[in-house]
Amino acid sequence: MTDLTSKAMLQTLSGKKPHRTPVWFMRQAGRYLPEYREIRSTIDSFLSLCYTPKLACEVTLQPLRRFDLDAAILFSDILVVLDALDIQVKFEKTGGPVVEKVTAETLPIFSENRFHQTLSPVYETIDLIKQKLPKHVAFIGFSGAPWTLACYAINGSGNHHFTETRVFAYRYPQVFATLIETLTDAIIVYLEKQIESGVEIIQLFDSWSGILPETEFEQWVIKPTAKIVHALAQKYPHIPVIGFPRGAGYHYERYVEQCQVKAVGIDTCVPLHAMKQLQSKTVVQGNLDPLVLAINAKKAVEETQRMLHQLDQNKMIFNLGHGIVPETPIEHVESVLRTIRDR
Ligand code: 1CP
Repeated sequence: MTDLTSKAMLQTLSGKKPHRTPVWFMRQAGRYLPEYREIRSTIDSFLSLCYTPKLACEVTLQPLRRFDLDAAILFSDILVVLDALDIQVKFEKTGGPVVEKVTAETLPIFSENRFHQTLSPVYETIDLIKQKLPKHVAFIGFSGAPWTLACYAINGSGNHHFTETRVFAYRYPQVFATLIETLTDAIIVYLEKQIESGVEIIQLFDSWSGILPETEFEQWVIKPTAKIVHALAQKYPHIPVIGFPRGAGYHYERYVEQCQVKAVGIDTCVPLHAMKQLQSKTVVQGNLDPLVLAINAKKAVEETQRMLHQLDQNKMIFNLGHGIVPETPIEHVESVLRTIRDR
């Protein structure tokens, strides 16, 4: 059984008063760390890094050696799910992914054995990490949510309007529903395996949920997410799910109510009074602007203080509103952490 007494993340997520405000950073392993860049330079492709357990484990642990964080997040990428469904994924040297486009004629077919075979290094990585984590650090596994994975599958890559995906969903609603269903089924078994391999918390990244109108948000974000959360809760009621419907705006409240997530990731554009309102329903995670962290440490500290003062610290996981950017100076991260710890 998980040791609740020492892990602030799990205390907060189970509705208890944490012994301190839990904090971790999205993309806490990555290019802003010189030790990450060093390992990255030894390996040809980003996907190989994700699929090499010893290196993926090492990279996961790097930020924990520098910073007193409350969680580790598995080093991987949301797009490995597409790769495991035989949709080709490549990462260009610039960092951006290029995905083979799926059409109505080439929808992926979910073969569970093949899927797990591709992802077996990820499960092995989890096993390695869990043996090395400090006692007070909670372990987060993750997946992209169906809508965001469908965005990349239909659009390939490129602009972030994902117009092709939205057009496809309007033009071929049945076909698109089949794609979402396939992704949902794959994500459920993927997360089950992550849990069986040792993660203690799941985060669902729905990075592109903010581009949908009400009806489509309900159909492509809320329904499949609720299905995933429900399926996991049936089998693993002790594993909390954090949903991150980035950019959801006015949809946040309904997302929380209908998806039954234990916490919700809040993006940078949500004001603190709205976060506070959401705290009456669930734990909130967020939402310092990654750009202020990169550019202006003094202002980042002031914004951190504002969050600490205005939000209920028993229902809050400190994080950014999106991933750390590569330009972020390490001292800025240290300043923000000190502000949280000194409180
Ligand atoms: O050059 C490099 O080293 C590659 C940069 C990189 C890294 C470090 C990519 C490419 N992915 C990752 C790791 C990653 N991605 C993690 C690791 C754990 C952590 O430390 O947080 C996680 C959780 C992700 C999740 C992810 N990948 C998301 C969801 C979160 C978000 O940022 O919205 C998305 C959308 C991706 C796709 C992706 N992978 C990589 C990039 C640059 C992108 C974004 C592409 C785009 O903007 O469309």
